[in-house]
Amino acid sequence: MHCVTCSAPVNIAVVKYWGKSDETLILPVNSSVSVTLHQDQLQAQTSVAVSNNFEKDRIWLNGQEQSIDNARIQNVIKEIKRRARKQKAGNRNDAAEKLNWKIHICSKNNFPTAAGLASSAAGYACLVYALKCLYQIDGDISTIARCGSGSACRSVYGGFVVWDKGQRQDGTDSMARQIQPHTHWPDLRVLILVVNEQKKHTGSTEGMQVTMETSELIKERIGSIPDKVEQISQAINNRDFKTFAEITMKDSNQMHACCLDTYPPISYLTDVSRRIIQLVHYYNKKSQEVKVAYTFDAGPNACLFLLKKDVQKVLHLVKHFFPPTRGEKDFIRGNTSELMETESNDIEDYESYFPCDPMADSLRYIIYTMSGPGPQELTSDQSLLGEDGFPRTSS
Ligand code: 2P0
Repeated sequence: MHCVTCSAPVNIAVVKYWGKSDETLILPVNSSVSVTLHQDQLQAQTSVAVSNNFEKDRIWLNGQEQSIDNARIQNVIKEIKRRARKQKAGNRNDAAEKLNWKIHICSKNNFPTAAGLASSAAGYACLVYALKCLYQIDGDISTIARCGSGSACRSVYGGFVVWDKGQRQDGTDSMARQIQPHTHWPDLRVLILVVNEQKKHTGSTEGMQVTMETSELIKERIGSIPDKVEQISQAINNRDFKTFAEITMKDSNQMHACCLDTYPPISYLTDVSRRIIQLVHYYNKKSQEVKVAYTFDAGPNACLFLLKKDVQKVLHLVKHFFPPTRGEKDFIRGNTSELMETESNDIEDYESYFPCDPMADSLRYIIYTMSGPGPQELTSDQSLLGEDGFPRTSS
């Protein structure tokens, strides 16, 4: 049996991907830009094993066996094997005998699915990276990850990433590239405000499909993207927080405006999300400086970008206006040890920051994180599959 175990990160788009021109190849109607988050806080882990003794291909996700006859998983496996065979033909691959063996895949996330964070991006990036290591494939794998889930192609790289929509109909140039590593902007921080909500949302695959069919506004959006991608890339290169923050907020607002312009309308934002948006704008105005940016995906959770020096104050404000009713224990998660190092600027006049009543119990918790590196290969003792090629009991 040959087994490889890898980990891969979550990414948050600051210029969003919303709409496809090809549903099977997963080709986007616009390019997008993202920040890869640190795996210490949010990470998918996947073990892939091949053996001459396995009877059939099998997959386990978060402890449950799933059907492997899923078109996207099949596309990813097919594409990886095609690439491996091509490289074998060039005598560059000694792992080719494994290509005919059956495969076992076991994957899990280190964060609760309830957090409502896009787990498919990290999951597919991790699967593709693990298969790349197993079959010893060279070259870019973002086009293969894209066939699993569009946003997954951006999780193949760490730091700051652009997914170029590409021009070719076969999708071979619709790929991700790193514009800067995570070390480029060391004081950039991220707070994920996980909203307390049970409601099931329209999935993003379906949501973007209906938007493309019915929204007028989406055409306007698509036309405006190339300039935005250029401007935010420059802002990232220059560590220009103001421009980065403004484009991020405006792009999130525009994506959600297109969702509302969809018929029937799709609203991912809730009253709590809108209150977070207001708080950020009040705070920036009071500071006479853009200090915080928000962005929202296909759900109500807010992702805030800010600089390390402002984290304590923003956390005070968030906790004041969105207080946990079950006490502070575990309310703030992630890189909490860093909070001890920073100043705790006390606030006395909350009302002057935001003239609103607090909304108790509206946030489930907050994750404190930052940008981080791309997928990694882990050691064999971290394998989710046992010696027999089946999930370890804890996996
Ligand atoms: C993004 N989202 O750029 C946007 C913003 C959600 C809102 O990419 O159909 O799970 O698998 O390609 O990648 C989520 O969509 O959709 C997404 P598919 P995906 O991050």
